[in-house]
Amino acid sequence: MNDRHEIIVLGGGCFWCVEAVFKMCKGVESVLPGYAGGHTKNPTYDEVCNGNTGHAEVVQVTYNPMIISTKDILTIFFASHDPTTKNRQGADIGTQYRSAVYYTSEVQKAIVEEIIEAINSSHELGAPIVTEIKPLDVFYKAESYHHDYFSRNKDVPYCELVINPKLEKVQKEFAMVLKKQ
Ligand code: MHO
Repeated sequence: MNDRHEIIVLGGGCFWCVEAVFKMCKGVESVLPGYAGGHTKNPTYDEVCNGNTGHAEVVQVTYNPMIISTKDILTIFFASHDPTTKNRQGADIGTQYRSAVYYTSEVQKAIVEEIIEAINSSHELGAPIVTEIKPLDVFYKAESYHHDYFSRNKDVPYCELVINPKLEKVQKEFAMVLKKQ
């Protein structure tokens, strides 16, 4: 039972950020940056950046639900990006930066809908969630130079100014489900 794993694909803007967030979580077996939700095969980073492929920057998260629940994964996801801005995360603007959940089971779909309903009815974000919710079609892995970007480039300004504050927020709010540093 302990080797059970599930996959969910999440888009929360630049995939360097989302990858770094989920790499910190207990029970997460792998996090791969890539592209999903578009209409072209084997897209490259440049093609996705041009905004014509329809793909979003995403990460494929493989996790053990006996260690970290789908609800925890999604709660961390919604807390670590802004799901209320359409096609935008901060200064990153374009459809490739849209907030998206590509689920792989009906159970995941029900959980994401429940969480969105709870956040929306609490009005805690000040605006409704605009996250795209769809079944996963195909996930395309990103080029290798995008993998582990944060841990390899901690002193790059984007990592210091954009990614670090997100990681600090997650460390503060979700310490219980994070790996020991
Ligand atoms: N604005 C950032 C986003 C990087 S990301 C992988 C940059 O262009 O460096 O989309």
